[in-house]
This record gives sequence, C-alpha cells and structure tokens, in this order.
Amino acid sequence: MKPVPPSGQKALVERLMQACGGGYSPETRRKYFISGPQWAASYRGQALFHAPTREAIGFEDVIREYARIGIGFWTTHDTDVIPTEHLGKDGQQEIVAAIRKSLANHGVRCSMVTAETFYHEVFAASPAAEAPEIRAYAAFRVNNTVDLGHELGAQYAVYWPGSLGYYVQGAIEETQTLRWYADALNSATEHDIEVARSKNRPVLKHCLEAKPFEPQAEILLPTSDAMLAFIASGLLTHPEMVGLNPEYLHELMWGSAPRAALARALVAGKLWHFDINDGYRLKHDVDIGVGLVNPLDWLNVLVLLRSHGYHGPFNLDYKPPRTTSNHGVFAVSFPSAVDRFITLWEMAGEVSEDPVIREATEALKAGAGVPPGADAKAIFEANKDLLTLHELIAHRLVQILLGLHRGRVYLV
Ligand code: 3MF
Ligand code: MG
Ligand code: MG
Repeated sequence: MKPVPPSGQKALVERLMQACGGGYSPETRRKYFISGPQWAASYRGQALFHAPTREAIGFEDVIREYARIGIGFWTTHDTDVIPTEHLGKDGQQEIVAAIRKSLANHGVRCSMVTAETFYHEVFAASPAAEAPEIRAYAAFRVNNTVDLGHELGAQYAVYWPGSLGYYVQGAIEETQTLRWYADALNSATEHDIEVARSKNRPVLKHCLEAKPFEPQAEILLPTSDAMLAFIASGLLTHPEMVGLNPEYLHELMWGSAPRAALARALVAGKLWHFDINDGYRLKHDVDIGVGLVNPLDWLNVLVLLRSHGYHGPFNLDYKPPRTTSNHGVFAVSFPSAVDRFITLWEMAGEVSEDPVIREATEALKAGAGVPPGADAKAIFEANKDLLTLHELIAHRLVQILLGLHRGRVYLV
C-alpha cells in the first residue's frame, strides 16, 4: 500500500468506519440512558509516563459532538469546565450560563455532576486531611457541586474520593479519616436538601465510586463493597441519599467479578449509576472502551442488569487511547463504544429470551425430584446429568455473542 499522507487520513478512517457496518442512528442511540463525560472526550492522552497526544477541547465542542453522535446526556467534574479559582464566584455563573445554552442548543441534558477532590494540590493529603481548612474547603467543593447539579438540571452527583488513603504509613488514623470523609458527604446531602427545597426540585442521588489502586498506594475505600459498608456504618446522616456508582474496570482491577459486585449493590438497593468501560485484571486503570477486552463478561453483566430492571445511567467513563487523534475521538471512539454497548444490550435481551437457556435454567431449578431425606450421594447421583447444563448454558452464551445462533457457520 502507498503511504497515506496526512490530508487523506481522516477520509480513510471515516471510510473504514463506514465499512465496519455503519452504526445505529443518533435517534436509536438517544433512546438509551447513555452519558458522555466531559473529561473522557477531552482527555488528551497524558499520564505519568505519557505526554499528551491530543489538543485541548472545551465543553462546546464536546456537547456538540455528543449531540451529533446521539449521546443524549453529558456529565462533568466541577473543574473540567470551571477553573478552580472561579469556583463559587461570578466566573462560575458565567460558565454555567454558557453550558446551559450549549446543552439547550444541542438538545443534550446534564445527568450528573462530580467534584474533583483528587487532582488539585490542595488534596495532596486527601479531601479528608488533618487540617480543618482543607476539610472545610472539600466541603465547599462538594456543596458547590450540588449547586452546580441543580443549576444544570442533573439528577446524580458522584464522588470518587481519589486520594483518600496514603503512600507512607504512620500519620493516618483510618477511623478518623473515614469520619472526616463522612463529614464532607454529610455536608453535601444536607446542603442538597436545602437547595432542592428552595428550588422545588428532587434531591440528587449521591453516588460513591470506589477504585482499588491509584492515585494512592493504600486506599481506605477500595471497593464497592467497602463503600456499602461505609454507607451502612452509621457515619452518614442521610444514608438513604447515598448509593453507588460502580465502575466496571475498578471492580475488575482488584480481581473481582464485576457482575458479582453489581449483584451485591443490587441486593442492597444501591446500584444507582454505572461507569462503563473495559480493561484487564490486576493492571492499572486503562479505561478501554466498553466490550473491547471482555465482551463475554460484558454480555453477562448486561443480562444481570436487564433482568433486574436497572434503569440508571450508563456513563462512558473511558479514555480514548493515546493513538487516537482528536478527529478519531468523535469519529471512532465514542460512536463505536456506544454501538458496542447497544449491541451487547440487545444480545442480553436475546439471552433472556433464548429457548435453550430458558429451558436449561428452568430444568436446573426444578432439580431431579429426589424425595426429602435422601442422602448426599443419592442427591448428587440424581442430579449429575442435569448439572451438565451449566456448561451448556455457557456455550450458548458464547454462541449468542458470536452470532452462531443466527446461522453463522464456519466452513471446514
Ligand atoms: C477515576 C474515575 C473518575 C471518576 C469520576 C467520578 C475521572 O478512575 O473513574 O473519573 O469516575 O471522578 O465521577
Ligand atoms: Mg469512573
Ligand atoms: Mg477507571
């Protein structure tokens, strides 16, 4: 093949993207509660050992491009759009007005706001640091984020504590730090009750997001389960207002089964928001597009969520790879992630309706019909052929993933 000069590269990417099979229409994509984060689309490819590879872009570009693709909802950290020095000041009001205009012009809604309590140097010792002025500042930040949420029409506020933990041992007393962290959340929920009352709006759903490693060495609330225990600990004044925003990869990173972590949140009634992406076990937070690494696991996750009537947002918290250009972010990354999600969601529906899986599942639940009082050996012997259905169901799930149940055949 001849070299492809810069002037021909975008057209090539677009032609090959078309050749992949078009994609769902923006109208179809908008039917899903899929949200696109400001930080995901404006991520420039930087990391500890990586220089940025993309130009900076602002909220106008992100909102316009999400609208064009058919991503109906937008989410943001306070400081993704408002410089730290303008927070809570007149500068914030001007930016909020501009965001509202942009959202209205493009028919996109803000579904979630989140406080950045991890990036700025003031949070070096976490938002629940010893110095009372740091904690008072953290409370200001979460309260101000609640204000932003109401002004932008959001229903959800998310908190990823980020640096709640330590690199070196000795200085941190964990129970104290957890109490101080609870103080910040209590401030946010109490402030929310007042603001919601004054604006005649429902209170926000406050969702905690756990991550097992990074950016601290030791993390005080590393998993969704730790956060469930924290919500139920008695430290929160309004635990009924606080739920979870699990992230698929964050649960996978520590070696868990994300589906099981989601199930535990579901039975606790706390699965309110969900960050969707993909990656690898026991690696860093690579935030790859949903379904690019573990499509089978993703299918299984969506079977669970569909069957439990999860109606919350699917937030595309992923980082377009460094090898993707600014053009590629909206030409390839976001449309492909959305479409892969929709296909997997539809497949999850097929799994739930599939006659083979349905009959096998019902047969397993019916058991062999051994009369009560039989001994262990007799129960096992009576059920052993039925139990083969576990593997058969797994095989069928993969067939559905690969399209084999629709007549796809491999010729030999
Ligand atoms: C970090 C994350 C965060 C959170 C966000 C909360 C930058 O790994 O996942 O994204 O999702 O801060 O909304
Ligand atoms: Mg996240
Ligand atoms: Mg992540």
